[in-house]
Amino acid sequence: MEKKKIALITGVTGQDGSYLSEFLLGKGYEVHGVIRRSSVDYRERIAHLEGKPDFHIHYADMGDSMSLVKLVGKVQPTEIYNLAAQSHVQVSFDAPEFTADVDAVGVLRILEAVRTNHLEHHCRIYQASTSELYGKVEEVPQNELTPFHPYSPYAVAKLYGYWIVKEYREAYGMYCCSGILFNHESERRGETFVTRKITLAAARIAQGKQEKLFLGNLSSLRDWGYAKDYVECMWLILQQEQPDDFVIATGVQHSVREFAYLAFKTAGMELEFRGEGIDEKGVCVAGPANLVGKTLVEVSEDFYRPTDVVNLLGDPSKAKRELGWDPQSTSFEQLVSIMVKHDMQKVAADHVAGVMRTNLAEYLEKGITK
Ligand code: NAP
Ligand code: F7E
Repeated sequence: MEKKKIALITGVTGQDGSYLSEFLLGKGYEVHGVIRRSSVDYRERIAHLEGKPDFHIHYADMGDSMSLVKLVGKVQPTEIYNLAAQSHVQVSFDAPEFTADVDAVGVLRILEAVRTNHLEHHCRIYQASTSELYGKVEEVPQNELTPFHPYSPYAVAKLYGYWIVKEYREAYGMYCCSGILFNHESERRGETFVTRKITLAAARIAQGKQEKLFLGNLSSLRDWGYAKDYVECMWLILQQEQPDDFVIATGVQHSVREFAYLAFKTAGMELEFRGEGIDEKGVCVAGPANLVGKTLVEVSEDFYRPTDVVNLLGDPSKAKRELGWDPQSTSFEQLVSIMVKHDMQKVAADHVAGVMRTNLAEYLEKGITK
């Protein structure tokens, strides 16, 4: 009988970690996830997996070598997916040292934890690399041979991660690879990334819970895919005969403005963008009578970055050819629709829960407990 595969996932509570856990459990893996201590126990994305016999969680931290060495020794993984990171580009300008520690040195800690436990020839390692490495792009579209030009503290940290993985592959013959993933989004995306910020705002504005959405650079271009599709690639990358790095992208590009237009349209409001730069506004030209004529989107300098990456478009030919992966299994239109529909329901449910809480508070105040 084939030995059970054991996966260790850092960043299991994140968007990708939660989808990857589901995917690997579905493939019959024993899945171990790393969580870190937090004053609020925020494990929403994996709550539905806790209690499953093959799903286990452990405390460790990417900044704590000892915790990682002990955990790798205890779990004896056959595959490690290193997804943990301070993943917000704008935040990396505010917390550059923390970002470097977790996103750069953290990768080294994982590689060394594997070597310390003498697992370097038994355990395969996936490193969550990023299209942000191309940064101030030197060519469009970007493929595995495009020169890197990182353009934020986040990207510089991730560049170290990329090179240290390559170095350990060559120096020690380890099976370790980088997936250079372009932006991938979902209904589980963190609420401060631009796509989720837009879909949540569109849902709130449609339901009278928010007046306006403030955004930064509307002209920024991204290659947005669906996170649920992308986690399959992480796994495929580790199933190849030889370790290698892959670009994972859809090969289709849209602006933040286009994303906002489609999200608002899906939520029942048609926007017309007028003006330029900081003065650009998204005005509602069709939709609910109380919103028509109102400015629903404005630009705020608060969301501009000191240096911004503005032209990302991936060339997924290699992944298509060698991994047999379909880069467009979920289209841009489908992605926006999935996210908006989810957030329309979430906002409505949050409202009901809010009303119920208010009612309960009122009842308790009046001494009514039933
Ligand atoms: P995410 O939702 O922000 O999740 C990041 C995860 O890392 C969370 O589980 C977080 O834990 C964990 N983490 C952060 N600092 C840690 C520390 N010091 N020790 C242990 N865990 C820590 O990110 P994601 O979108 O799923 O992305 C997954 C990975 O892919 C990241 O490395 C990201 O940089 C990279 N990436 C993402 C994209 C994308 O478009 N999503 C594209 C390319 C690359 P908490 O829940 O406790 O905060
Ligand atoms: O920004 C612009 C912003 O924060 C996308 C991470 O997962 O993908 C993600 O990084 C673009 C940028 O993602 C707002 O200036 C305009 O040009 O959604 P984002 P990101 O920076 O591309 C890469 C591949 C990763 O590796 C990262 O981990 O949108 N933008 N207005 C805005 N961005 C935000 N967040 N908020 C705005 O209001």
